[in-house]
Amino acid sequence: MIPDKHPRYHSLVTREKLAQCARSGIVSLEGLTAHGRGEAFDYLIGERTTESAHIAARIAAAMLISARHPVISVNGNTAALAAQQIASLQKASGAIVEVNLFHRTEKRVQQIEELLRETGSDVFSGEAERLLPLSHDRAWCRRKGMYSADVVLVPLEDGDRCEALVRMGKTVIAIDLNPLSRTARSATLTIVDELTRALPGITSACKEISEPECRQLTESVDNHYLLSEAIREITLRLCHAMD
Ligand code: PTJ
Repeated sequence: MIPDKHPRYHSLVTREKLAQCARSGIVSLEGLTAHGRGEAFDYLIGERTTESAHIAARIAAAMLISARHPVISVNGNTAALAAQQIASLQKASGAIVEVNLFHRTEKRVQQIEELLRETGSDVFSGEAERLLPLSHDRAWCRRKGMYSADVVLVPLEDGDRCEALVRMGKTVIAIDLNPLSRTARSATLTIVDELTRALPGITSACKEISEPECRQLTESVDNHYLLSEAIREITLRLCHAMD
């Protein structure tokens, strides 16, 4: 039982949720360590949405709503932390929701698809094939889903698949708290923010953005600048902490 007055209440409840989902098999054990790395970077950015992340979320919304065939890729951590927020983003953006796993078993795919359906997503399932140019199991996806996508949103991604998707000519939007990761650097656009803060930001922007703003945002993507801003914001925070 976590006392609700605990200063780290939210963080402890989140850890508890992930631990439960690891016990049931939705989250991989490796996913728990990935979360720990994310928490460390969230500390560094001050556990808030920075100005550069806010801009990136608006650009992400513009990319999704102007896409021909947008896909939201969901793994175990994303489903455990943000299943309802994925459903809301799907409604606002019209994107396909498809499960893609690093530690892939048929059982985990089905469990995650079930959780997503229960929380309101319309999940794109059916027969997966080994279609992405990768040696690990993230290569498995659906021909009419991720394989045909022009824009793919990849929360908590690993660098290999991000690079492979970019090489295939896709626009890749990453959500990653680590601005130094290979994923963050190779994506077309990276939102350096915590998943459960970033997703509602993209969803609201999908509902607000006008057509002219959408065109202007998609023409002005500068991932290098946004990552440098995220690093600058972390550095400023560290400098203030030393004062
Ligand atoms: O469910 P599976 O089998 O597909 O496995 C998923 C994991 C997360 C284990 C897999 O994708 C993985 O190994 O990811 P990485 O390579 O550890 O990368 C995860 C990245 O996400 C790291 O850079 C973390 O800093 C970041 N991260 C972790 N938690 C969050 C996060 N970014 C945003 N929000 C979070 N909550």
